[in-house]
Amino acid sequence: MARWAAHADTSVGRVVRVDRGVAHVLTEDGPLRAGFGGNLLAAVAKDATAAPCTGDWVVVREWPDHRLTVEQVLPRRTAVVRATAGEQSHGQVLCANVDLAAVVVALHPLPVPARVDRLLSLAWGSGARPLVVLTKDDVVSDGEQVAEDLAVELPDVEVVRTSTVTGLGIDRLAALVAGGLTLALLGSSGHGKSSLVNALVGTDVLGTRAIRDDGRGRHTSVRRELVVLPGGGAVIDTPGLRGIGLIDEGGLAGAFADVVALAAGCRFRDCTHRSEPGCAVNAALEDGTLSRRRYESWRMLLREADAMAARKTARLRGEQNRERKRRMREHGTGR
Ligand SMILES: Nc1nc2c(ncn2[C@@H]2O[C@H](COP(=O)(O)OP(=O)(O)OP(=O)(O)O)[C@@H](O)[C@H]2O)c(=O)[nH]1
Ligand SMILES: [Mg+2]
Ligand SMILES: [Zn+2]
Repeated sequence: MARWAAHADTSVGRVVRVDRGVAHVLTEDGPLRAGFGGNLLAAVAKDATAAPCTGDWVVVREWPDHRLTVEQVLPRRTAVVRATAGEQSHGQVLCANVDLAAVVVALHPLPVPARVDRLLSLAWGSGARPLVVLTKDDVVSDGEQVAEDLAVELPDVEVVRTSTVTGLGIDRLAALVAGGLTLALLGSSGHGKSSLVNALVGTDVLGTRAIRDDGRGRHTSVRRELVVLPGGGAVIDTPGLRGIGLIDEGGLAGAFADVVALAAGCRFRDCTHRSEPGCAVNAALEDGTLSRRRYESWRMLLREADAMAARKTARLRGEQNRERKRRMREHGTGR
């Protein structure tokens, strides 16, 4: 009976935003705000990725004094995780349980393909379906051509051209999530992510701002935020991503599945795809199946992923050494 009563005090909801240790959660009974429960805090102290993040499904408990706490984060179906170069060895979870991960890139100034590749690696790594959303179509005249060129280079990824001024492509995005799916918007600052959310909702629910003329404008959005759409589904806005630390090997393999498939055909298993005999990647470069641009982009990101993996190994080794020394000290003093 007591057990049943305890369960009656809990509910499940979805995190729309986390703000200084307070989770804003949408439940069947409406929105609520909850702190982190004791067990959750202990888990977060060990591993920051255990903290609730936007898009998470969580169990919230109401205490006799009406305090609300998040007791549990339900297992994540997908997660957009940014590899970090810093102290955290687990990376940073940007958002969770998304079905579609959109790389948002403005058509003006002209998209930088290497940047798209980088963001797509992040999107692929999430486990969600990646998508490229080109924005600001109204300010260019060759949007269709740019989209076509991208689509040829990225056969596995849908490319959607949009404009929040003319409304182009907004219905397509709405249709993609209409069945109750969640779309995450990822990309650099000023490329129009929050504007897309506003266009999808139909009113200005999020702040947007022009980039400063020197191109170094502060990021407008500072929080990751889930917004439920009137036509069904949800969209997650994220603050502009700076370049660093996006790459992990899994995501890279997804974004460059064609190159990975080629590499499997190289004569040597440890082929570096530079000038080895029997290199299938180089053969594809020569016969034009693989573009030089894409090859360069892949190699650059691969180097970064390798460096990231090496740093992670070093960090883990450092942690193990510290732990061993700590144990030795404890036992060494005999107290
Ligand atoms: N002409 C035109 N301008 C747009 C479009 N979409 C966004 N903008 C403008 O681009 C600027 C940046 O848009 P935001 O939506 O704030 O960009 P963001 O990606 O959310 O930026 P951060 O929050 O800093 O990451 C704003 O001045 C918008 O009005 C579009 O389709 N056409
Ligand atoms: Mg924004
Ligand atoms: Zn090779």
